Amino acid sequence: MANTELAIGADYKENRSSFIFDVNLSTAIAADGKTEAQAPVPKGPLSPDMLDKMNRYWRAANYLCIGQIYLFENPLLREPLKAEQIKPRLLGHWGTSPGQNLIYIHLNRLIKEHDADIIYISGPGHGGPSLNACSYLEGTYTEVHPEITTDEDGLRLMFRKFSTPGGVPSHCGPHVPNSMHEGGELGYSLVHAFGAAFDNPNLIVACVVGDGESETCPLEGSWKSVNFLNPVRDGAVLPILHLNGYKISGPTAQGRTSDADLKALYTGRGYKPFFVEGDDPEVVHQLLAQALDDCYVDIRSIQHEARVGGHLADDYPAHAQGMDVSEGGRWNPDRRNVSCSSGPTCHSPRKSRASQNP
Ligand SMILES: Cc1ncc(C[n+]2csc(CCOP(=O)(O)OP(=O)(O)O)c2C)c(N)n1
Ligand SMILES: [Mg+2]
Repeated sequence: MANTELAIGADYKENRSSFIFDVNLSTAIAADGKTEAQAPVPKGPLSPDMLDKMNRYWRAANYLCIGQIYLFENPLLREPLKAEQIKPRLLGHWGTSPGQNLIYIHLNRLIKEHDADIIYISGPGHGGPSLNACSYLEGTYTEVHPEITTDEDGLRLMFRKFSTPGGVPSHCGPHVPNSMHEGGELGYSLVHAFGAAFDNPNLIVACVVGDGESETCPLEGSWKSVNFLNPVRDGAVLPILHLNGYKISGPTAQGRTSDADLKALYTGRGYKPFFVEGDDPEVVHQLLAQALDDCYVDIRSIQHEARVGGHLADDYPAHAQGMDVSEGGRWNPDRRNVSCSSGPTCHSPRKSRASQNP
């Protein structure tokens, strides 16, 4: 994977232009009026048709997240937006949603292509819009909540119910079809993931861990659970570190750690790290699809070796039983305003501390 990543990431990185943060627009714009050079879309496992479909699905899920967080009325923006159609009190945050949607959609591809038995656990806080959106697009949300119909009225109700008294919470909860992890208090996603994998030999538990969440004590300790996973009788855990650099608006320690140090850290913990990052969706789709394919092959081959070859049968494996996919944009002190596909526009740390999460 490392070679593939370098090979297909190189052109793309060289061709990236720099961005500056426009305070008035509250977004990143190209620096010095330069337009972004068109980077070649890398080759990867996704056919053009599949890439297009997945990208559309991702954009639709992103829209549904924005609607849940911000919209009170006018759910399909069929008329020009008025101030009174925006929710007076916002809860949930956008920064975690695009990355989690991306991962969800890519895991669905893995499930379909390999007929794999995979469940998804969402750790980062206020990621509820993402789970609601993806299950709504699948149809499972409406199956469980028939009042949330697949039309404009259903969308309006879904948006209004989000994070409102008597509605649904801003994090994953029992209302989400097939959920087994209640969000809210950060720190327990990974231990729940390992718990689900023990004695469940065919299961792969994909667990998205926030880089802020990973600073909590329970999460920090949970990485050690890989030492108790037996490749013969247990399933596998695929932790996916959502390294968007921030915990809402506060900087994270790992967001300011070099790739080399992160690699050493997770290797030492018994994982085999893969890195996926970028700010061009088409490129990131290919990189992530490749990384997940590689993780899947690695997991199955470790299990095959242990189950058929007899290696590691009764040992607690101290090597790669889980994988880590670090995903998202990284804050870079030399290029302060980096927009990333999987998180918010990354702000300068000097401006970033004001609205730390309640
Ligand atoms: C134990 C705990 N502390 C603080 C919070 C408040 N909180 C909710 S979301 C969040 C930031 C989470 O950041 P991260 O895990 O990086 O997820 P991201 O949104 O960046 O994907 C915080 C601090 C919480 N929910 N639980
Ligand atoms: Mg984060």
